[in-house]
Amino acid sequence: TKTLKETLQEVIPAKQEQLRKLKTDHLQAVVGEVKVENIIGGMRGLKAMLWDASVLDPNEGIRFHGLSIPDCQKVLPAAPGGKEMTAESMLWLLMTGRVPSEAESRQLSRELAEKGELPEFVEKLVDSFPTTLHPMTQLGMGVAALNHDSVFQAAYESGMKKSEYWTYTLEDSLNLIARLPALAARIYRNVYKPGMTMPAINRDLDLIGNYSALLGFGDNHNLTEYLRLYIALHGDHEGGNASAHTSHLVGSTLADPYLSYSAALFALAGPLHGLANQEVLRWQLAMQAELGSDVSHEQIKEYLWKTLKSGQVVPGYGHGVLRNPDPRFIALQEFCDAHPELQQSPVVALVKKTYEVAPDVLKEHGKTKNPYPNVDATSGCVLHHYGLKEFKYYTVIFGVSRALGCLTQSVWARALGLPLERPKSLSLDALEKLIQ
Ligand code: NMX
Ligand code: MLT
Repeated sequence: TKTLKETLQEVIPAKQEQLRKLKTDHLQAVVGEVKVENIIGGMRGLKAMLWDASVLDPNEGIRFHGLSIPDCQKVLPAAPGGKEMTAESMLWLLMTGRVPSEAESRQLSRELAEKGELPEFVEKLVDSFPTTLHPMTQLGMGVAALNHDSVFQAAYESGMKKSEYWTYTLEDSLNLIARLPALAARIYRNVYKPGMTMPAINRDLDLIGNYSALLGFGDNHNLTEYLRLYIALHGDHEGGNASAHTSHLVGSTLADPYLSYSAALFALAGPLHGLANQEVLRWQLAMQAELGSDVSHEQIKEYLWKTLKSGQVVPGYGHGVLRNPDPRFIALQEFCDAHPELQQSPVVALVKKTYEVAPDVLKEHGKTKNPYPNVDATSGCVLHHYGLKEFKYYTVIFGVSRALGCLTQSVWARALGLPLERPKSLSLDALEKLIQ
């Protein structure tokens, strides 16, 4: 069985050659045009980044190296005793473009478990945060502090060759992914379960099996399985989303993976991006408090209009790129359908009922280009049902996941020698001059 690093050593030369050919034969080929709407419209639709691990189609949603979500659910190895694909399997696919064997996936689980302990100074740092500090802020700060042990930074200082950049980036990336469960669970314990004893990392468990155990939910098989699915699905969403783009930009300065990924986490912490899953639960629970748990479609419709008329967005609906229901939303809904206990949950039922009404209301409202749910519309209700009710924590789970895609890109950006990002900006006057 080959390690992840050995497999990357095998696949990198072909990609380097692919890029070399593009550089020598097609550097001036035109792939689109830049319109004023791109410049003043958040660069929506502008094809301006190289990102190999996944590509998003507006109607079909995400594909990871060409594999759809149902494809991944069929072929990516699960944890022993489980059915859902593991984070390690998804990480392997994202990094190498290959489906790992069970043995490869298990071996990666063990490697991560062996690297999973936090340095003592990071434990102390996290323990010193006020419990009123938002869990996402704590996560970002903890990840940034882990750069104390960056092997990339140390090797850069001692003058490593460019061809070695990716190997040190990989080592940092795996160390970071390995430590995220202990860091994220410590934040949960400190803020919500003070005094709770956390078990030691179990070397026979997968990354998310350990995360669930550290959070205190190790005995809840279905929640652990849900977390595995959730984390694999949220791992990557091509390169232009705000967290991935941030990580890529910061990494392009040769800041190490810890610094790049902590920056990404602060982008994820915005309510238009990852914080939406916290906002969805807040909004659905407020709806439930006002209307009771047995609500009609008509009552939900009125509540949606109330939200829209007060000038707020409906959290969990709309998307920068997608123009159909998010296949991640569908996959998580299917998880609910397959688990009878979730059919009994009032919050799960409310999310489903809201989905039956919201697209038509948003179409009538007429503003959003996509009236359908994104993944955040449903991700929190299942956590809530299984007892992980602290919704301010939900984006932290997204943050544990998105490391898979962002750090994959860090490794590839260094393997391909991608340059510093530095697009051209224009003032309003300069823009006007250009279009006259
Ligand atoms: N509810 C109400 N209005 C909306 C919604 C919504 N869910 N989505 C978009 N709009 C409005 C939007 O605010 C904009 O209004 P204005 O012209 O006054 O500025 C108008 O519709 C056009 O926006 P779009 O071009 O459709 O959307 P855009 O690409 O700018 O933004 C989101 C995408 C995701 C930021 C936006 O749909 C939104 O705010 N959704 C709610 C928050 C959310 O669920 N975010 C999670 C995204 C997924 N994730 O995990 O990151
Ligand atoms: C994501 O997963 O990053 C979100 O769906 C946002 C996006 O893709 O723009």
